[in-house]
Amino acid sequence: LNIHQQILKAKKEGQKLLAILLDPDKIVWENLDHLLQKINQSPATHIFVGGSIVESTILEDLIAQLKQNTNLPVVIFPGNPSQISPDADAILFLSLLSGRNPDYLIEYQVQAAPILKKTNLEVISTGYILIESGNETAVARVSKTKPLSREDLDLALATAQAGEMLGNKLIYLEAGSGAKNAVPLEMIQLIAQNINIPVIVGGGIVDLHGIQKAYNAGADLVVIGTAFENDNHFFEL
Ligand code: 1GP
Repeated sequence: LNIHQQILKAKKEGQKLLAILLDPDKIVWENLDHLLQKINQSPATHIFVGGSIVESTILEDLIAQLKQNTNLPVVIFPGNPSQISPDADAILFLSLLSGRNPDYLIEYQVQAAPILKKTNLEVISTGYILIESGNETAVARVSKTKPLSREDLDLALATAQAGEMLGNKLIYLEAGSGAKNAVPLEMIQLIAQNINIPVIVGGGIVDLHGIQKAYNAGADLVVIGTAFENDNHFFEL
């Protein structure tokens, strides 16, 4: 099974998935062994790699280390088309559906397509929906787009449904890295109940309780970045 098929299988069987997000720019390379050990001891099922601004050489170095030292699938979560490395297993081919910046809706995908064609990466088309978080996050700043209101559940649902109708294989509900407020649980619930494709939720989830609440609301895969970055013992609590 490829990674998309594994996610579908987990959803069908009610098994919840967990991704650790590593931003290559924030890796303390002297502590890499410790980090890799903690990843291997964690309940993570996937490693996402990417960030708003990353140099491709650091990305490649990190992916090489992860492939050598863990057994988890490594999925690129790109901020822009320079963040492609053939050594990962898959890439989330994101389209920022909440925004109206054509670069993030289609231009970067056009630039990335010929590069991806030269790799064996599994390309997973993903509708990426940024939700207002109470603070300005890097995604909003770098993409120059306005997140969807936390209150407008109907708009968030219509956006997710449009993504599904466009053929996206996953929907990613994103509050943004370091978000003050995570994606509202009612929003996760409404969307998870009204689309058929798997739902990824991330941004601003800072404790294990928050992960569980997102799962209970219907998230199929939860992404943890900052909390694990700040405390590699996060999953041991
Ligand atoms: C960001 O959803 C991810 O793209 C993770 O966010 O860093 O807040 O965990 P955090």
